[in-house]
Amino acid sequence: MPAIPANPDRLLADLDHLRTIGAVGSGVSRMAFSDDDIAARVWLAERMAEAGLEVTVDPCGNLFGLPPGDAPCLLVGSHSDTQPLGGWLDGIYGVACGLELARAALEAGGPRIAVVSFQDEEGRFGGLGGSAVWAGRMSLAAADATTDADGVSFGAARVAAERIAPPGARLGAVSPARFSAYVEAHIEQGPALEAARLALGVVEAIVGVRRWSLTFRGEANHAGTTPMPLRRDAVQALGQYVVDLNAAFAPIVTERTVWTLGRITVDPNAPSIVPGAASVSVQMRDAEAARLDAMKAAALTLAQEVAAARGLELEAEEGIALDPVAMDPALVDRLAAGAEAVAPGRWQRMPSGALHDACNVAAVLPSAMLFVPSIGGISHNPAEDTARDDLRTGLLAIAAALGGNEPAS
Ligand code: HGY
Ligand code: MN
Ligand code: MN
Repeated sequence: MPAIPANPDRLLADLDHLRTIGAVGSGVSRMAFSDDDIAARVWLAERMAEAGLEVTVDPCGNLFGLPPGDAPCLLVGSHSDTQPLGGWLDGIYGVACGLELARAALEAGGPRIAVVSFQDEEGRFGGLGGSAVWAGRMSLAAADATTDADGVSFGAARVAAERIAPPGARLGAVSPARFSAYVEAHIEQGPALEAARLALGVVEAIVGVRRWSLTFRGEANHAGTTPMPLRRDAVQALGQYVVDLNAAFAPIVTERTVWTLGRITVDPNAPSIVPGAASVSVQMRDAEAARLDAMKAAALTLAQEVAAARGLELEAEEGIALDPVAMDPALVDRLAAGAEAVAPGRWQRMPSGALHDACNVAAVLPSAMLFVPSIGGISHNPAEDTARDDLRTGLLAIAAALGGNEPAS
């Protein structure tokens, strides 16, 4: 079967338009269920309907474009929500590829391809929530109870899901049983492909993650009259924790293990008040579940020791955990064949250090991912970018993989 006749010019035109929705400088801000997130989903839904796809929005705000009829189909997609301030391609590249492949396949009379934009992959409410609920890995009730940094719950926010559906669209669940497999195109978000001067990465496995939200709780007091030995200073405790954590992890980690303390809040956060409380997010990622569990335990033990030594209390809340996941070998091989057909010798098999909706979808469907290079390896940053020819190549490689393996004309 020849490659799906996907049109890279349409893909780039869609991406260029989507970049204007929630634009902040060269980046984009479209956090889940924000007005800009909804505007982007509405625009995508309109394009899906225009292409003859049946539009469905599920209770989480996951947006599907389905080929007419009930026969099984392939699912291609990713997410269109972003980090609080992210790049123009993270997630949306995979959704736009899915839209173009579903549109071109429908025009060509096959194969049957559906497109999806999952909700809250970027974790305004915790992380990969839309695909976690859709794949049955998290109950809707549990997702509804998750909250954002301002205390807004997913349950309250997702009431806006009905604003995504254009006239004639359906509101309701979409069963994973409708699909035969899932493919996600994504920017690499790292330096490997650019360093190796390659155009494509065929993902074989995705790392897992463990998360803590820790609060050191001491005592707010006067910054001028409180003698240093009498203070229960939460920031001093946090500072010691940050430094000591690297030493605690040293015997556990490898050179590929990563950990990030990305969000710190201080209370009351005033120059003339000894900090009463200091909270920190601890996120650990690795390819081995056992190593992640060892890191999770070590991170908690150290926090308890630091707090106790300084006479502070410790509050610890575990965040959403994901185990490392292997992609489907047969589907990986199909993507590899598509990569070889379109970019002979300019691709490699590789792991993903970033999390993706495929982490959840792989629990219910054979899943695989294809990466395109990130310039400078930059992502989750307004400077995120990919060469336009590489964006084209990624689309054509999946078109070749899902159609046949001959390069698109
Ligand atoms: O954090 C991640 O890996 C993804 O980009 N949300
Ligand atoms: Mn992403
Ligand atoms: Mn991301």
